[in-house]
Amino acid sequence: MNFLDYAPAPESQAILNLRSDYGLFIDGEFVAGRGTPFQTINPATEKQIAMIANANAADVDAAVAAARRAYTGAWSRLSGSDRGKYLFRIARLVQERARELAVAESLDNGKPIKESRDVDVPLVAAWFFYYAGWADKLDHAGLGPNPASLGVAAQVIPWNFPLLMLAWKIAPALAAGNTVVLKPAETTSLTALLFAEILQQADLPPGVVNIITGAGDTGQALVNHPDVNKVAFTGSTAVGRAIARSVAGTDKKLTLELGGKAANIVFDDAPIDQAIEGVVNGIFFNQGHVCCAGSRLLVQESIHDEVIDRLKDRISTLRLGDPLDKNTDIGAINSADQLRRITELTAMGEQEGAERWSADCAIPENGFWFAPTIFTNVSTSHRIARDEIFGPVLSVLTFRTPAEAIAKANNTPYGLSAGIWSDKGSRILAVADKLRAGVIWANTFNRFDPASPFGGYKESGYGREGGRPGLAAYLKPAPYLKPA
Ligand code: TAP
Repeated sequence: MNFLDYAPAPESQAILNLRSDYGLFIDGEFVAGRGTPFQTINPATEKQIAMIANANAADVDAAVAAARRAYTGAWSRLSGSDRGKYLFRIARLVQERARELAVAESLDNGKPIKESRDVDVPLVAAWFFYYAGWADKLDHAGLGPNPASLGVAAQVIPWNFPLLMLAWKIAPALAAGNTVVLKPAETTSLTALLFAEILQQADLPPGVVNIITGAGDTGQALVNHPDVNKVAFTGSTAVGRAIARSVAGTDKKLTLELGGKAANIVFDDAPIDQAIEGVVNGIFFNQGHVCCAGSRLLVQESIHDEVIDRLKDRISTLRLGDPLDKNTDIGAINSADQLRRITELTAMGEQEGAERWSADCAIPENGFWFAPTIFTNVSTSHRIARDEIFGPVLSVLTFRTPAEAIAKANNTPYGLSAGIWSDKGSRILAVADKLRAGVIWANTFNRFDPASPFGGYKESGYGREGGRPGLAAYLKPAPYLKPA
């Protein structure tokens, strides 16, 4: 059933009441941007959803100034327990508006409603609940007594988990006593603006969180702003590098969560039914638009043929189509640009000699779509084994021994995540110990919890989000002596 086709509940006339135009959220109010507004479209239909304000450098100044006033005014002096109350209130409002947020997220991003409803939005609430609990316990953040907040945090997030990435950034920043200016991705600003309405409902003091929308130049103006104390970025390694260069030589604290090319390693003693589900979930969840996606399957040679046959059978049952249909497994690709990138990289895979198999599914006429695809006969030198495709494309490599699996898994410039499937706990621990990846799942994949730190090695970035380390990223170690 299509979520938008539901008969409206008696108490609410519609699940989603969107405006036709959205302003910037600065100092607790929606205001017009000074740049040229842009449209946000539904990637499943290519139709406009709303017009979004565009923040220029003067708007970025205004947002940072509002965040600074809020920081020095009320927020940095508020007790931890009072900050926590605001976070609890935000979490509860997210729960109250969960259905609406899920529909908006699927409309704007293209992800299946069952994912936005059952994964994204519940995790957003969980992140705020979790960090609400920390707000009055900063002495236990591992930095000594009375660690100090940093000041104004500039946060730039990508389009793959718009609301969830916002929660990963805003919840720890506020719990630690900072104020925020956040820029969502150009193609997925909608739910950040609905979230701004939630901040108004929660009576969060004006300026504590500011949401400025725009393209990459808005993000650049924000992270380069001299009155910003902390930069937190999630997105591509190329932009992460540019940000690291621009922050170098300043006293801004920086965390980067960048790309990945995770190995999902299946040993011949793996619980095979679960492994097949885990491999499918690992790469096709959210159309593969996941930085920690299990995009490289490393399968032990002796079970290669069986695993590939079973994978193809399972993938053939996945339903691609309307993201707002509760039965949809594979939604729309987020943008024409991303579809082009996936198409180019997969064409390269064929040119380099890998064998391509795509599910035989009907592709809707309008919108951006890519059928779930597997490449076999892939070697470590192929582009499809090296580059982050960020789409529903699995590259399959084989190995004979655990040592070979480890060597191939680590043969990547990235180091964000990995999966291990085996019946032997001792093997899982021994292999995990040698994998250079920030997050390693055993006999599962793509499991997230606010208490669990997340982040990468090598070109996947630095710093951790989630858990206590995620809080420390927004604090100065004690003792902090105020400059005279
Ligand atoms: P990015 O360009 O890195 O975009 C991420 C965020 O940074 C967006 O809000 C973007 O704004 C903003 N931005 C762009 N240029 C900036 C700059 N110079 N300074 C500050 N902020 C800037 O990612 P993308 O173009 O959306 O995707 C490209 C590739 O990156 C994907 O194919 C994928 O491989 C990878 N990617 C990785 C992740 C994760 S979670 N690791 C997430 C997204 C993408 P606009 O969106 O308005 O340009």
